[in-house]
Amino acid sequence: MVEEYKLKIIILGDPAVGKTSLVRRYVSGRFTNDYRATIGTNIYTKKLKAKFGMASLGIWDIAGQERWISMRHKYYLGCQGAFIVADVTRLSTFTQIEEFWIPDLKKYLPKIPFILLANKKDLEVKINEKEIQDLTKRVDAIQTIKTSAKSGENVNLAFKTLAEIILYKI
Ligand code: G3D
Ligand code: MG
Repeated sequence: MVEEYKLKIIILGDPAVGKTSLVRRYVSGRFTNDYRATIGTNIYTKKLKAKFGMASLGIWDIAGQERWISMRHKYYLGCQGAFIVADVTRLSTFTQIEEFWIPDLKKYLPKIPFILLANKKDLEVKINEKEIQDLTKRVDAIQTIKTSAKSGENVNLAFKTLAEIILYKI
């Protein structure tokens, strides 16, 4: 029998960077309005075939005023990988990755592998390649992938890449 791995990942970043849109695009409409929505989290699942076998990906998307939810840390528990998302039209969302999201995540999950997503690449990009690469190195992200939840560009690639990194470590 082929083994199926259950993976838990979390998607973080400032409000309106496109977290929910990215996840919805990836799971293509298979949205379960979990009861936890009432306390600010939706959990989506999707099966994927990765190089190392089948996996069931549980994606935790925290809604609302992400930073101020004291419960947030509970959702970090057991996460094996993370996306931290910024919006290429708003530089402050990149600054916040370094100043807030990564320190916050690492407090609870010091060794978690994470990928940065520079989302909304279909719009006018206000950050250049060198700044992106410098940030990626400084924060020790696995890589940064430019995505568009709108066009779908690189969305599958991003999820597959993170899943494979986790599976490789198992
Ligand atoms: P969040 O979950 O991080 O808070 P959302 O972000 O997924 O709710 O997206 C916030 C807004 O950005 C939404 O617009 C959404 O349509 C838009 N958006 C998300 N991803 C992209 C993208 O890749 N390209 C473009 N052009 N827009 C995107 P509204 O207007 O509904 O608030
Ligand atoms: Mg959202």
